[in-house]
Amino acid sequence: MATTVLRSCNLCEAGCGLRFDVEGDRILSVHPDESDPLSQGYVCPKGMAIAAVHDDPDRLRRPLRRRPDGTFEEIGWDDAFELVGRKLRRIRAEHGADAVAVYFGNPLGHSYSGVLALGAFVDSLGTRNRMSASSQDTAPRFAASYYLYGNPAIMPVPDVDRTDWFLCIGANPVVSQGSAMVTPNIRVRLRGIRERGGKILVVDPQRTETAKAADEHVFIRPGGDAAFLLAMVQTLVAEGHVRRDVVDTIASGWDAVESRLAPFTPARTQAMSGIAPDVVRRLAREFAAAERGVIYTRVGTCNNEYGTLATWANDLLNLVRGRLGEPGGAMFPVPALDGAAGMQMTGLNGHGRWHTRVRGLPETAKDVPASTLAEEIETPGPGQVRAFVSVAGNPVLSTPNSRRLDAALEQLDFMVSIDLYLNETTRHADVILPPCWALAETHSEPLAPSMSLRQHVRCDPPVVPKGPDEKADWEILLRLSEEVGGGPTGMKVVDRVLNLAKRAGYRHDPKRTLDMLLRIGPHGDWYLPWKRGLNLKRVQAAPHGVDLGPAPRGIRHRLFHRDGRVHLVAVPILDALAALARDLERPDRPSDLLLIGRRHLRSNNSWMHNVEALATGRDRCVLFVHPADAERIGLRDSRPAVMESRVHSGEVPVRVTDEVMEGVVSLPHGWGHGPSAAWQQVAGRHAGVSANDWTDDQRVESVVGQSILNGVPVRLRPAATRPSL
Ligand SMILES: Nc1nc2c(c(=O)[nH]1)N[C@H]1C(S)=C(S)[C@@H](COP(=O)(O)OP(=O)(O)OC[C@H]3O[C@@H](n4cnc5c(=O)[nH]c(N)nc54)[C@H](O)[C@@H]3O)O[C@H]1N2
Ligand SMILES: Nc1nc2c(c(=O)[nH]1)N[C@H]1C(S)=C(S)[C@@H](COP(=O)(O)OP(=O)(O)OC[C@H]3O[C@@H](n4cnc5c(=O)[nH]c(N)nc54)[C@H](O)[C@@H]3O)O[C@H]1N2
Ligand code: SF4
Ligand SMILES: [Mo]
Repeated sequence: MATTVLRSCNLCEAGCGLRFDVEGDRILSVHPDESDPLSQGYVCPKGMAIAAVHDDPDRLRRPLRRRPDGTFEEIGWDDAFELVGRKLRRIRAEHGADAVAVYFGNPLGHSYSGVLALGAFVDSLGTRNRMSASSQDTAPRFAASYYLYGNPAIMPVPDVDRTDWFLCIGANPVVSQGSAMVTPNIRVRLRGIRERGGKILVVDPQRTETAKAADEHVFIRPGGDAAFLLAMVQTLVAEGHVRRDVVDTIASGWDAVESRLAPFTPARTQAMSGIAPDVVRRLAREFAAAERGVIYTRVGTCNNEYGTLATWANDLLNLVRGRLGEPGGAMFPVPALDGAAGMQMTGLNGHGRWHTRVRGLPETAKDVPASTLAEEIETPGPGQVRAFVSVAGNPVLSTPNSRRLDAALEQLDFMVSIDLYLNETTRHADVILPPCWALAETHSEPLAPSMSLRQHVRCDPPVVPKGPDEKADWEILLRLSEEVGGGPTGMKVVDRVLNLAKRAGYRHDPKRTLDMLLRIGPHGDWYLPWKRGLNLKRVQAAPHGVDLGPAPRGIRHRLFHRDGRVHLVAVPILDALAALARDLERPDRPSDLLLIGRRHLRSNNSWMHNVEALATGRDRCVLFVHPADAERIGLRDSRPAVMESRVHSGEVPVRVTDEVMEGVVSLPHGWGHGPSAAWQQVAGRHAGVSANDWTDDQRVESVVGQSILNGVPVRLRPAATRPSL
């Protein structure tokens, strides 16, 4: 008999409401949930295609072992666990815990049980070589928040629903549906700004879908954000627009910052940002005049040389105009699952406490930059990485200079992947452990609610039953934890007790941990039956989750510094300011074009390209080149060009378009599926090339060692003549 299941989509932060019609383990249809209070019936093409992943015959169902000839054979779960456990234990015993590196990718961040189990596994393993998609995404945001607010998980969320002047920099929410801001159906919200008489501005090297929906679009040179944003602050100072009453009440260190702003005049920053001084001044004045203005930066701003400084400067701008914690400004929600408190408890609240062996790059929230993985595998000596565990990640397509990593993975003594597919990364694994697809598990977003203007919490039932031979990510990770001598928490004493309890019949269930975290969280019932607060039962009883109201005003409630203030002064930030001031004088290299990326509504980083409905249509993996550059170099539309960077030279199809700024070329990441064509039929037919073949692992962001994925110097020339593509 068919049943209906309501559930939020687990593919990205927006968490749109979906309605599934299901019969047994068959998903009959997927619809937008019109009654979802947050997404209100919005669903993107990926959400609509989510059932195709469930049905995909290429999705792995059973563990695989690699044969010496590179082909794979199925093995049983017990044999697989025994083999992985034995190898990891042996390598750790012989070479130390750091000899085992772990990388986890984006999808794990949407699984509460996966995140908890991964933390336990890495802690049980004891390695400092923990890497993730974070160093391609949020590490600069984490570091800026750590220094400003005392905790990486404190994210100011732009109040797009109440603002009347929204400056969006280095983000394309009309496609991404918001990053570090939960904004499903952002188009409607943006329309709301204009209907209120407000203004939307976009600063981006591309005329994006968001730029097209805005009132004004300003081109910026890739990597110019920190210079541009500091010039905005400098203008506010010079023209007397700093709200000293606010700054002195909630922050410390303003005088030290102000005294260092002098070099960042609109005129001196122009070469780096490409934005004319009068435009910077006008934007600063408009922001100062706006009653409810807010400035927002995201991935495009993070993934370049001054990503942390730019993110910090973004918050500084909102601060000096009194916009932090004010309606229409940047809000600080209090989530039911308090990620910031969790970071504090599990030792993630920090930066620079240790550094990588080869290049000395710092950890951020216990993560070291993923761009160090290849060199840590290749470089001999104590601590050399000899085993690698990848979990829900595809670093061979998502991290810089990925051909080097692709080769390095073959040098490992042992590799295991926990993944749904055989792909560019997992093809190197000795063992692949495929989890059941997320739809067969209970779902609750662990991180997104920390970035939602509307505070809410939701826990959805599985859509389809889990097969008898299927295991969830958390079950696999828990078993690996046990194999390396740990347990469900990663805390030695607790795990010892839980492992003893297991003998007496105790079975760990992450739902119990979820219940505990909800109960002791900021909205919890604290196990007091007369309190009306949250527990798992109450959350599960509400099909659309529990609404906890809008994010409160103010900021003090989310400050983790002991003195309850925003700290503007931190050594790494002041160092970055000094370095940028010197860099303003750096001579330009006009012969280089700058490579950046872009996302598409029908793609999800490097995966879901095996879904026919998402992969077909006009070729998307093409290089956008400005007509003036194409003319100068002699490139023609739909013809291939040879693109060359420090690390790679290869062909790429060209589309001539004025949607990119002159001097800038753009290629989406996540393609390059040639190597996995044998295992992913659809993706293999739309293979494309990988943008990260050209990005450089050795040039990193200055504070956290973030990968520089935007603004990569490249040269182009026409490829040898061939028939049109
Ligand atoms: N050049 C360039 N590179 C970029 C970016 C860019 O803008 N430009 N963006 C970066 C960003 S923001 C990110 S987040 C990263 C993403 O990079 P990654 O996180 O490394 O990789 P994804 O492409 O998200 O691939 C996810 C993997 O998880 C698998 N998977 C999917 N669902 C599950 C699941 O439930 N369980 C398990 N175990 N596996 C699952 C998929 O098969 C796939 O192999 O890419 C980064 N790379
Ligand atoms: N459809 C779809 N949605 C997604 C994803 C996806 O792959 N597909 N991925 C999800 C993930 S993992 C993430 S992290 C979010 C990211 O979501 P967003 O943060 O919105 O990021 P992008 O959509 O990559 O937009 C980044 C913008 O930065 C611009 N840019 C590049 N370099 C610079 C620069 O130096 N300065 C400035 N100012 N701009 C620059 C690019 O042109 C691009 O328009 O999206 C999520 N949503
Ligand atoms: S925007 Fe698309 S992928 Fe993201 S949650 Fe909504 S439906 Fe899912
Ligand atoms: Mo991301």
